[in-house]
Amino acid sequence: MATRTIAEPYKIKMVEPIRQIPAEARKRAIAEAGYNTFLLRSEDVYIDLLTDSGTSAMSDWQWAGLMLGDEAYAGSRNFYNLQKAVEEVYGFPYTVPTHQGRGAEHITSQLRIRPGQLVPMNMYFTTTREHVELAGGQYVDVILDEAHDPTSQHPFKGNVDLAKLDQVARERGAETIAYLSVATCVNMAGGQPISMQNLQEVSEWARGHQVAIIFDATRAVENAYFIQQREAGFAGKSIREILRQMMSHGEGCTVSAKKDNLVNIGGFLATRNEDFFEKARGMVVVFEGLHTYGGLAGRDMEAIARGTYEMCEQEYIASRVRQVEYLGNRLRSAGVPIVVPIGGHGVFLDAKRFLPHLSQDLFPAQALCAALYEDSGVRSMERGVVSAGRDKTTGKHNYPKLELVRLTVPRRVYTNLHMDVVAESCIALYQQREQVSGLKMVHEPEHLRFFQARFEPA
Ligand code: P61
Repeated sequence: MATRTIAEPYKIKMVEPIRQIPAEARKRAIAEAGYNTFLLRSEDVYIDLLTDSGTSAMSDWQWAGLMLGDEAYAGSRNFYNLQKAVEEVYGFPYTVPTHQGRGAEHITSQLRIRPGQLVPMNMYFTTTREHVELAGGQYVDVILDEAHDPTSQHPFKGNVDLAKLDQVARERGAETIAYLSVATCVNMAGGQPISMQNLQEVSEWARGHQVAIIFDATRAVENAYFIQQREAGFAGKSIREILRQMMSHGEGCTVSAKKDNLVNIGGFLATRNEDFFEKARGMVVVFEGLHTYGGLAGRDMEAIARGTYEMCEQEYIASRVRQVEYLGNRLRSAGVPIVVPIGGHGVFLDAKRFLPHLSQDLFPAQALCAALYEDSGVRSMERGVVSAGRDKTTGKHNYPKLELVRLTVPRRVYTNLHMDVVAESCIALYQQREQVSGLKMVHEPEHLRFFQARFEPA
């Protein structure tokens, strides 16, 4: 008998209408947005796969929690609920709430990096690297080579290459390392997980060299799910058990709660190091707000606390990752070049193979995002040379090996029919790919340029 269909573990009780504006209007809108999908108005977007950040649907239990917001300036009960959820789920006793992930990154970087120090990471993330550099630190890439190859089938492309860590320690000295920044389900690599075995080895390395591990645990639940599905010995373990075991290897973490934790806004820093915690809560009052709200309303903290339990439910996480796989498999079977294995939070089109006639100086991923929007009103995100920015010392473009378009799937928001519309648009575009032409950058902001850069047809 054929395997039975497994449906989403929820039903929909509120809807938000969406519409596809006419082709002419889409052409005008993307030109007015400088061919940058970040500059489109959301009302002009049909299916929004720009990001999974803050775009997920909350459950009725989370919405109910909003009504229980304790909006006291100090000591809100929702802060204590959040702290309890973080301790129970991640295992860190101390929590500092922040307005979102980059608030936690800012505090961590400022407190932990002395100018000239290194921060090895399993591939860069835009905001993380920006904060490392603003604190005078230098990012060093220590991810496996396979992560930079969109065709490699390695099941754990988020793994740290220990030989690269050894090389950093040998050439620069372990004492120059501020901390190891270890990301879970590495975003820029295509949502690729790190294995428990690798985490164990990295943690032994770190202990041996007296270096702390600070996780970017923004997508740790999606990572835990891949460990459960792919790594020997974890099939019978719950997501919570796996997550706790992963986090046991770190001194702390920064989290953008807008992803795994199923909320529209918020983040936190969590740690088991009391001294780091004391310093972080001394600093949060300067940049975010009092240490019991960190820039968030009480109701927001309640929604995060509840989302933190919900994100670990087996049926939920399986359904979420399965939907991403559904989209990826549709594209793969039509021959559209994507990053494999299919990641946790989105499907990444390989713009280098999609548009081989465009050199990286013509911003192929940016051009592909614009063309996809023109074709169907689907919004995606460039993750290539524009996102990689310029080298701070030479001033030259960084040319990443991966030149990608991210089709990011919000959690519990779209149905598989929406995924079909997206797939059909990508396939149609692939069939007439020679018609997609390159772009030139006509406005370039200094920091995180991809958000506000403007382009014109080259
Ligand atoms: C995203 F185009 N991610 O993926 P904040 N760490 C990690 C993230 O994925 C992350 C943050 C820290 C976003 C939003 C975004 O270049 C961009 O809550 C692994 O956004 O401050 C955010 O968390 C920062 C989009 C961020 C971007 C930076 O869509």
